[in-house]
Amino acid sequence: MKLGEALKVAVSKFVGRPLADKEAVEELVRGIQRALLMADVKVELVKEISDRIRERSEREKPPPGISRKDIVLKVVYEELVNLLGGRSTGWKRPQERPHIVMVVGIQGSGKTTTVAKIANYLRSNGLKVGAVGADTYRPAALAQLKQLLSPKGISVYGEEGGSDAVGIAVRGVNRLKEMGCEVIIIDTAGRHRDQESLMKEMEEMAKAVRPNSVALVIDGTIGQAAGPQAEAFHKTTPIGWIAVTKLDTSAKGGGALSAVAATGAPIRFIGTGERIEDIEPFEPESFVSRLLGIPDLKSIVERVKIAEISVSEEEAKRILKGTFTLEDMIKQLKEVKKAGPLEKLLSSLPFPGLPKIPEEGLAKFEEQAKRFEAIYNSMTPEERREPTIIDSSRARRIARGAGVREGDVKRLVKQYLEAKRFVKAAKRTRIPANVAEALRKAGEEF
Ligand SMILES: Nc1nc2c(ncn2[C@@H]2O[C@H](COP(=O)(O)OP(=O)(O)O)[C@@H](O)[C@H]2O)c(=O)[nH]1
Ligand SMILES: [Mg+2]
Repeated sequence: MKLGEALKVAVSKFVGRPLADKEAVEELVRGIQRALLMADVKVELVKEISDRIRERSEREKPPPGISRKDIVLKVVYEELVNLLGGRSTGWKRPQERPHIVMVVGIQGSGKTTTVAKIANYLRSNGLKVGAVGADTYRPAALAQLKQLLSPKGISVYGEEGGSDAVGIAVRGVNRLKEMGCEVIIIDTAGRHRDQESLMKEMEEMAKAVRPNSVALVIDGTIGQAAGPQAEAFHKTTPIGWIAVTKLDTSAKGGGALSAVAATGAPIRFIGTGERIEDIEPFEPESFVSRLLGIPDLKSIVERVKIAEISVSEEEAKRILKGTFTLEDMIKQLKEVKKAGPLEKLLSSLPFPGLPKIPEEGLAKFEEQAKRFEAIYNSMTPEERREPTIIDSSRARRIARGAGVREGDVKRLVKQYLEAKRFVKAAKRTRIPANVAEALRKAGEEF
């Protein structure tokens, strides 16, 4: 991807710098600006995003154990994701079936190809899909659709030589419904006698087939012009979602994506090549990760988030010194519980011996965490400081107070000692620059 190359250069230069100081951030921002402008992103948007990256990079304090560099990368990542429409809405399995999608867009935008790609994509996700060729204007439009879908065994309804596009759409939907299709995708004309009659046909077709959503196909090579085009269509037939095509060929992809994202209509798919397989659900988060060329960017971002929520400076220092107390462990359990999404966070913390997620399920983890908390609450300050003094009679007393079994108390002590040992071991093998990472490793080693 063209946008990616320039961004990658800027980011890798920044990563290679010894210091993430003001100068380095400035150089990074300028590199990103160049990359975005080259990709035809609107100047105002580029300015906005640059200002925000500068401002946030300076303002956001790295939590203990996290480098400034990681913070800057996280800011860049989040701002780019935002530019491309924020969190993805994704393609959800339709509730109502059959689910009818009417696909509109101007001629040459890649409509027919996209109809076929989406049909094939959904089919490979286990849905029974059919397509209707209702473009009566372009010669051979129906043949093109059939040619793409027949080898895949996907049904295409069309009427050779027919001219009643609305009628074809209605009959096609009915026929494919009878055949048990769960999703029906309608390909429409992109050119007419004139613009007005095209829009009129789209309106009538939408009235007649009552699609669950109207999808708009936009040619990604037109850059910023994608925005006004999306808006114009949106005014005529309310657009449910957008597919942006040809992102493999153009240097202007960034402009198209950001302009379309700015209209507020979600981009759900992108086309990345001529083959029927060349389609991807659009997820700004993973898209940006790939653009920036840092494969573990997501994990950096997560790491920063984990560090932000879970470890105070004091705690971090203590943990690094190897004094990992039972209280630390209980505190972290609480943090993990309230921080969610649990699956992600859990693997970052040093609780060897806890039920492995997701095999054993979150419910079990939460139950265990609750039990540990109850046990902790029933301990004397002395026992909390030095859990090794807990013998059988103490364990019985604590268990009674906490409403658990004696074995649970022993398990807590055992797990604490293990966690502590691994935190220490991680420290001996030269603790990595950040605590969260060290803690994660400590957990993994077990
Ligand atoms: N490289 C590339 N070409 C595409 C993509 N999508 C469509 N095309 C090409 O764009 C041209 C027009 O596509 P078509 O589906 O016929 O457009 P329509 O007139 O809107 O139905 C064809 O040559 C397609 O192969 C894409 O994502 N990448
Ligand atoms: Mg077509």
